[in-house]
Amino acid sequence: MAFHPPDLQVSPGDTIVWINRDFVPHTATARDSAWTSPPLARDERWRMVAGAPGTGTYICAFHPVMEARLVVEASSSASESDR
Ligand SMILES: [Cu+2]
Repeated sequence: MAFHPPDLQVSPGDTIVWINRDFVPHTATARDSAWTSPPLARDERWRMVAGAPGTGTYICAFHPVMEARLVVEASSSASESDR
């Protein structure tokens, strides 16, 4: 009944894979509803490619107490400070 890790940092274009290791179905659903997985049964997995940089939280649609943070970091090679 929790996302691991609770705070995930990726780069744009990275593929994120969620795997349900629990006994009950869960989803990974953006708090702002921008994206969602289908319900994942035990040992099912769902993948998503990280989009534009930004920080958001996501929850399980069935158990909103489950919450985690997803940070898509801006690429260091395209840093705004270089311009
Ligand atoms: Cu759940």
